Amino acid sequence: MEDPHSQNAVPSTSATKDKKPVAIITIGMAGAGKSTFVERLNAHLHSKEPPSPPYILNLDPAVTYVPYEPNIDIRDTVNYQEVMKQYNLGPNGGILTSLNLFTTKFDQVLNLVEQRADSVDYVILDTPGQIEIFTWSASGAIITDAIASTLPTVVAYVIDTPRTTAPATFMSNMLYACSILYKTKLPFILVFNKTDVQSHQFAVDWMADFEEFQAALATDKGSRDSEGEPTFMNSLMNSMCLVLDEFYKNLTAVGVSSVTGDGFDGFLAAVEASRKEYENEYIPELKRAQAKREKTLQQAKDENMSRVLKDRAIDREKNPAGALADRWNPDEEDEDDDDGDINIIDRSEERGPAEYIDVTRARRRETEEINWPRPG
Ligand SMILES: Nc1nc2c(ncn2[C@@H]2O[C@H](COP(=O)(O)OP(=O)(O)O)[C@@H](O)[C@H]2O)c(=O)[nH]1
Ligand SMILES: [Mg+2]
Repeated sequence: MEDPHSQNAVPSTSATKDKKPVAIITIGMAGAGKSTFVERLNAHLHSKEPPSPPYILNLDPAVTYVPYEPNIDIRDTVNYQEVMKQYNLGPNGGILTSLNLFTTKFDQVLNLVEQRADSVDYVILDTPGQIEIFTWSASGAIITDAIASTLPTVVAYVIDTPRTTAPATFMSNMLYACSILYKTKLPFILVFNKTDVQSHQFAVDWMADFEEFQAALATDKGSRDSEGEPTFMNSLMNSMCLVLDEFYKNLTAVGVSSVTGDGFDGFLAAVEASRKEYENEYIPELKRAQAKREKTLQQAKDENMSRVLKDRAIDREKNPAGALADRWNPDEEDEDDDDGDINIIDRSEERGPAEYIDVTRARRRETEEINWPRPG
């Protein structure tokens, strides 16, 4: 585990130029400080010598104010209010649908990011306020996988430190982090934010030694019932922390304050270490999975193809005249290709009136049964 107070020297920008940029996906509960963290990281990178301005993506369609200037802003592509109206949705459905619409164009985003790959060291993603919209949606998974198969990628799990001092809250937050780690399999940094208000030392101690956590649990006033017996929750957490012990070994924890800028060198050092982890562990795993998928896909294709050919042979035998008439007519092609009307904007290249996805158009095709992917 990373020493939380270490201010390891971060490799200078020029030294990292020959490498691909690292993508940092910020994930965390609403109000944990993701956007403020991105703002401070942006400022920190600008103030480096030489400055290393990152490429920033804002994926929160519902935010009214972002404290930094994103290069790509989902709000330029999708009008969240309009989506809510057009699809008759509440706020969460609106955010999810907006993210889905944006994801359909993520190949354009990747192109823009790849164009900048030589000139930036960091690509930063700010995700929607509500954590589950990104972590438990198909779009979130698609975006994460797309980025992670293009660039070295690390998850920065931002934690509201002052709000996690109670053992039960701490544990549920860690369990959530654990679920994301196992879902994405990406290098993972626990970012204890708001250390200007509350030091994250307690968390470091609990993670380093589960007996410390159990001791904190025993003295926690909510952990005993009216008869002074440990509650069910207490016993559960007592055993859970043994399980989590294994998980803690797989991650790095750093403390930062997005308000004062404290701890950001430590964070960048952890990111640099994650790049190696990505190359040594994630990439081989990705290649293995791809090879396996391709093999099963090829098998399925071969099987289907042989079935089709067999069917066709039987058909032709039964009805030779029909087989002759059955020819492809290029004039009958349906030319309804309406893919070109949504465009992702790189703000650093082009400014002007935002182009929105024309949701009325998507709406008209509702009868054709568009099914947005569901988490699962
Ligand atoms: N004291 C303190 N407040 C912070 C820090 N980071 C964020 N905040 C505050 O936490 C609140 C939520 O921050 P925001 O970035 O919008 O959270 P998000 O929903 O995760 O994007 C805001 O009021 C921020 O000013 C920090 O490091 N220290
Ligand atoms: Mg935010």
